[in-house]
Amino acid sequence: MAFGLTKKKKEDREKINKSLKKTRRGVFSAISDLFQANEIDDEMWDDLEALLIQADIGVDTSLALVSALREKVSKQGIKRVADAYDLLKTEMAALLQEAQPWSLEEPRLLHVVMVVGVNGSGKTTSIGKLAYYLKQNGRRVVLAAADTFRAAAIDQLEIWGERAGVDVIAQKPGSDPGAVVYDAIRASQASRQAEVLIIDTAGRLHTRYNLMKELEKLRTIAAKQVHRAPHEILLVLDATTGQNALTQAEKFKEAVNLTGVILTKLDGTAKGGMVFAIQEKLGIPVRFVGTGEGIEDFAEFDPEMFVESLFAPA
Ligand SMILES: Nc1nc2c(ncn2[C@@H]2O[C@H](COP(=O)(O)OP(=O)(O)OP(=O)(O)O)[C@@H](O)[C@H]2O)c(=O)[nH]1
Ligand SMILES: [Mg+2]
Repeated sequence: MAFGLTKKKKEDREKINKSLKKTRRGVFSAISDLFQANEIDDEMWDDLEALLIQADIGVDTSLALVSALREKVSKQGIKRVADAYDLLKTEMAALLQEAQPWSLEEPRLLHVVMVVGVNGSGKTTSIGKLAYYLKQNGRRVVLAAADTFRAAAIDQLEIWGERAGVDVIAQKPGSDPGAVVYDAIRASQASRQAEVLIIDTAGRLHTRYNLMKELEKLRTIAAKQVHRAPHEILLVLDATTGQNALTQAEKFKEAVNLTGVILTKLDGTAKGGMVFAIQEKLGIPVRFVGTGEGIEDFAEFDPEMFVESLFAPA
């Protein structure tokens, strides 16, 4: 368990359940209905394949999943539809990688987390929620306002810092983001004795300045100051943007060594199945999900819990 959150598991389950309401009502309830049939036949498998693809699971993954299921059902001599349904859920959860726990126990090593993504995806909001989440779990957190392009971006992070009750290291709008990261690491290591530093970055893809080059620069600055930093580079993806989010993700993956995804706005979409497509396309785990606009609308991602929620009764 990443942050020793056993107590919070139940709460996380409720948040995920609630945010998946739209997803569940759509294709996933049709999939559940399929398994109300009396017997397992070819038609059921064909329908399942079509529905999985419709559920934004990704074509390759859907085909592979159904073919693996069919094989297991036949090899294990499964006859009951209910058993095939259980197997589907198990196999779906197995497709999703579980994120590695953070090594926060090493006393003097600052854990540096860089948060990247296109504008509007929910970076700053997610950083606020993550800071709060860590703080609730007894971690000392500092935020770095390395999105220096807009004064509003710095203000927004400072507001989230206040809400979460953590310090924010910022400079004037327009200042060098690299200098902000440098200062923030120094400050985190010195007087503030932080355990986790979370870096907010700019998100514009379509302007003249080269976002990817800048992210690489920030990464290098962190690496020079802290052993193996940044320890995490989290990509924030807006679930409501579907395929578009996946295209963005590939660009970021080419530029920096992503370690995980924060999937936001799960509450505003029926595209919860995207979690599988992210796994297929990026091969990196979803680490957190955003389940609303409030500070507590955030949960650690857990494959089994997620799949259970997808198929939970509406
Ligand atoms: N419903 C919902 N809204 C969210 C979630 N996460 C973020 N938002 C909203 O998405 C909008 C954009 O969020 P920001 O955090 O400002 O996004 P950003 O990536 O920092 O944007 P830039 O700084 O412009 O690059 C805000 O209105 C947030 O309230 C979520 O999980 N659910
Ligand atoms: Mg922002």
